[in-house]
Amino acid sequence: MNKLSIILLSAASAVALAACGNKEVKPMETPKDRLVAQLFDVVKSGKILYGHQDDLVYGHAWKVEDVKNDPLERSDVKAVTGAFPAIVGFDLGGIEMGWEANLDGVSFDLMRRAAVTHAARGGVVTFSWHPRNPLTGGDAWDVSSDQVVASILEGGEKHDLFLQWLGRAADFLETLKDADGQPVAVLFRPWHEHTGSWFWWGENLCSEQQYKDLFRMTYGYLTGTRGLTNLVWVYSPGSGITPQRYMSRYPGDEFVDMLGSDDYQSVGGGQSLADAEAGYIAGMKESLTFMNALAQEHEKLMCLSETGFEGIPDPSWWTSTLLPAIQDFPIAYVLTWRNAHDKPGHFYAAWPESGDAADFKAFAESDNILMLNE
Ligand code: BMA
Repeated sequence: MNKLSIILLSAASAVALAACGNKEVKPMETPKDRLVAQLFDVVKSGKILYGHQDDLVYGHAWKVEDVKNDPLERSDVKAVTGAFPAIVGFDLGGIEMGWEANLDGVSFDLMRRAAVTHAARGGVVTFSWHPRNPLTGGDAWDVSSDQVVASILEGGEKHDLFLQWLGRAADFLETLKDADGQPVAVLFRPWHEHTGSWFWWGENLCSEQQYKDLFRMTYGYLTGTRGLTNLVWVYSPGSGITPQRYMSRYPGDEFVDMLGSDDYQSVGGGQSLADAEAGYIAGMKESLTFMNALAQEHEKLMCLSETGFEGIPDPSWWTSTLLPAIQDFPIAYVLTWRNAHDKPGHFYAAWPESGDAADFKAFAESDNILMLNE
């Protein structure tokens, strides 16, 4: 049994024992409740789960070709460290259109199989969503109108269309079942990076109230109307956050289980790599400090839902920058973005020949980081 499974199983039995010892009849625990309890246990153990977007379905210069028969054993992360990432992320963009594959060409059948396979191995799956623009017909990055969120809320001209889109997402999410036919609990992270204004749901494109209504409507439809019990809800503003900005669009404790942040390393404007990395560490520590206070106050989990340094130009970035930025914080997981198979420079995890491979292995083997060791 791998280390992660031991933590997850011991959390599950602790929950079961607590339930036995309590004479009061409690409402039935949902798959979501169990995953939340398990992740709190991971945090208590002082570990941070490492995650990688699209890990099992493609990597740097390769992708899974055979949807039905591929054993899903390949992974850039595993090729370098010997272990799968503990968390694998997938993106639902395109599910709303009824497409067979998502915006990056990953078929939803393959995505479902990879998600269920990863969970069966003892890992955790997280879903983001870059839905197209329901008002203009453009993509998630089409910010040509500031009326899009208004148009899909109740009473808006695209409300019915949007409910159909949510319905398609629900149709997919409810097919995530384990070998016994039980729902597989997953993290769900809609309407991310809203503090930037590069998606149609971003800060300059809708009011605070409209954003909250959008989140609550999504929650209400998926968990209420559709009755999904397997979603752990993650709220993840983008970079440039302050405590005030972070909470200004928070939909409320009832709708959120985990506080996240999407915050990337970059370098530019004549800055040296060393200065850029020092800035990343300082900024990350500042954000995680106030997020930790908020997580305590609201009794929520917290995570670094997306990060990375595109192309990883510093061969020691993992242990000299990312690890010191996060290791003192009780985050359940850190996820780095995808290794695009068709864009050579667009990668965020090591692959066997990348310059950072040795350092990534050291990061994965450090005391704070938990991989899916088999
Ligand atoms: C972005 C980039 C895009 C991709 C999108 C959704 O950040 O990686 O190429 O389409 O995420 O996965």
